[in-house]
Amino acid sequence: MELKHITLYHVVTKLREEFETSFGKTIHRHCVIVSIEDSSDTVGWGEAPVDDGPWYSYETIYTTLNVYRKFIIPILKKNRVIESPWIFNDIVKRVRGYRMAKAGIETALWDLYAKLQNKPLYKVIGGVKERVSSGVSIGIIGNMEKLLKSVEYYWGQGYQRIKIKIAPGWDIKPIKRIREVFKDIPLQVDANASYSLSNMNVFKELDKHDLLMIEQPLHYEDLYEHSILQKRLHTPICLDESIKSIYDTKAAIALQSCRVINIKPARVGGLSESKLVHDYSMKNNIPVWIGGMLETGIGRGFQVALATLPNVKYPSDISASSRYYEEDIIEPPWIVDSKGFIHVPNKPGIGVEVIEKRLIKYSKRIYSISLRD
Ligand code: OSB
Ligand code: MG
Repeated sequence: MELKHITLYHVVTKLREEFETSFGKTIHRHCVIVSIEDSSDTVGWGEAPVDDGPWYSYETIYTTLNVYRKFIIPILKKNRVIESPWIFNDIVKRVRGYRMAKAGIETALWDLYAKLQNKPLYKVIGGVKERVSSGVSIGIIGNMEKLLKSVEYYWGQGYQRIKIKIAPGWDIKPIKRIREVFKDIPLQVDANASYSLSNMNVFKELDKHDLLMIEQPLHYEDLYEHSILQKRLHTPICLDESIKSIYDTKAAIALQSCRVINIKPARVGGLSESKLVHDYSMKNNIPVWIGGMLETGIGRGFQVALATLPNVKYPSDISASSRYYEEDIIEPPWIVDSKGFIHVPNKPGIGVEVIEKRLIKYSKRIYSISLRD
């Protein structure tokens, strides 16, 4: 690929409903959309789902735009002829961290690369499924009746499992109540790193409710304490925040810190690293699923492609466009069928068309940068 031009869009979309987690409430979702054009005028699209504050991750809109313009794009300019996206991380390895920023550009390169081969992205990365299992992630809803209504609604829509966010003070009560009404639906919780080992009584209680998994109960950088907790629970621990790379994956598996891994392409630095985490987990009998960051329809395309990999054994946090947004920036919107499946498009790249008029409408600022000078 001979890269010609890159455009960065700071996009702000409004969620249909506020989404609350242990780290805060979101109603306006920020991200950086990246488009990269090559010498044949083919365009690839990518997404860095960074927020406007360092809540889930230390990376924000501001760090991402700066690190792009000051460090990553200058390196890309020197390497504008690039064989494949597999080597992107190697090209930018002098820049440490900033995995979400890197993922924004790397995913755009993947979309472009697949389009140039006229192949759907999932086939290029070794996907083996034509449809993927969809789950829904429900934020903290402090009102029990509203929470039940929400679970009932999404379960009725066909989603194959329900995940609710928990935080100290909002954990056992909602789970007990959901289990009274929905005795055996696939149910899991996500703590977003809000507990410590001193909360063992909460974990012991959660352990009685036949949960599929408990996601990221302890500190976002921890592996060791999760290994202690996992030994004391029947319920599998799933790591999200703690797995930022293949190196964390190897350590987590060796320490038995978890029995399941949530792979978010942006968190680990893109599809190449996601594939490394996926393959290593598969070799070690650790099933995975694909997590989300309330992405636009562009980011969702990469989640869908990854979810077609063989070791994705649980429903992923890949919901319909309409679960998040009134209007997505792509067409057709991502749709979940009544059995909870998303059908993988067979068109080249991520398989959806970006509607540039909408993208521009939601953009707070746009940087258009030639890679040729
Ligand atoms: O921890 O999985 C998480 C959303 C934003 C940040 C972190 C998380 C989430 C979700 C929603 O749970 C997943 C989605 O549907 O995109
Ligand atoms: Mg999570």
